[in-house]
Amino acid sequence: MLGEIATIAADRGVDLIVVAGDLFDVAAPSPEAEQVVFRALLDLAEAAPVLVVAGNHDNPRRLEAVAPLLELGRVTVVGAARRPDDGGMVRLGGLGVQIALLPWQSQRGIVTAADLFDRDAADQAISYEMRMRKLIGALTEGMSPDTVNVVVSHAMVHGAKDSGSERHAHIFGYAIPALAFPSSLSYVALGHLHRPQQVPAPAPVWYSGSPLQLDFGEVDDIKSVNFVTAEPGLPARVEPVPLTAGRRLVRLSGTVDDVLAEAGRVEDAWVKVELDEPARSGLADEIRSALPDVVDVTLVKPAAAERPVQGPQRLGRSPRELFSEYLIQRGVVDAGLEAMFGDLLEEAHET
Ligand SMILES: [Mn+2]
Repeated sequence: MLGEIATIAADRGVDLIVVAGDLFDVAAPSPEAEQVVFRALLDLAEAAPVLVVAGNHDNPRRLEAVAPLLELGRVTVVGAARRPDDGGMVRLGGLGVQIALLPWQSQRGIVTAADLFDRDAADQAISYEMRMRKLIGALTEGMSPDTVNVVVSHAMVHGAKDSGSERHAHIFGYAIPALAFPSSLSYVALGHLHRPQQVPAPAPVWYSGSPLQLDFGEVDDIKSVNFVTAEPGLPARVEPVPLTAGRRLVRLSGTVDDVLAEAGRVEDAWVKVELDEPARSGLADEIRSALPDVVDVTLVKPAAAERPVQGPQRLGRSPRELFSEYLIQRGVVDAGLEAMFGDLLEEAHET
């Protein structure tokens, strides 16, 4: 998928590439992950200069540490907010482009511990918004009307739709209105939400979305990169270019027979299986042996399990009777499991 993006950039002869953050999934990525990401950034830079802002999953100090090295390969990385004259605004004179770079701003950096105790959540959200507006204002106020003016940021904007799979603590608590971006901007490139989308706003404000389906909430998303054409004084034209190289996610549901009948259409996708079938031991193994790329097998909860259990009289009844009644209540039909229980019970009695 990363190679596909580099090819798109090269084929279309782009002048500039922006990456709006969350390069990594965790603050301390593995060397293998770093190798993949840094290689991809350098491959992109073969086509055009690359500008990157850190997302909430990234470790800003870690990115700042490698920034001077990446800069040698014409990849500019901004991990933490900077003043316009200190790297917060990049001017590409030859292209007539000015780009404000605003990485993810943690609420912890804006709302202090004292605020958490002294003020209610609504006040805290407002101070976050005010602070973000101030940062955006400071980064964009020096932009000239004669250039293409772009903001690259990693942030949650009100009115945008999530995929249900992003980390919710970072999604709904703190957000900014799309109006925080001046209407004179040519383009606003946002990272954070996985679903590619334009956010209603006076300026063209877009999330390019994640380049891969990252969770089964995204099985219907068509992932893409935005190919943006801009000239001074006009809103940019945006063309989402679909990405097809990444492995897809597929959800299969029904009985074991239903699922196995569909096995042929999953190709190399990662699969989640939801079985509507009485539980028995070994069910997940059966599915996995037919579909090696199954990452999750779950059972649709049988209706019986929803019914309140009539407190059965336990006195005077054998453990076997109680266990088979328990299985019935849980919607499990498995003679093998009952036999196993019997064997274990005998072993326990012998010891
Ligand atoms: Mn994010």
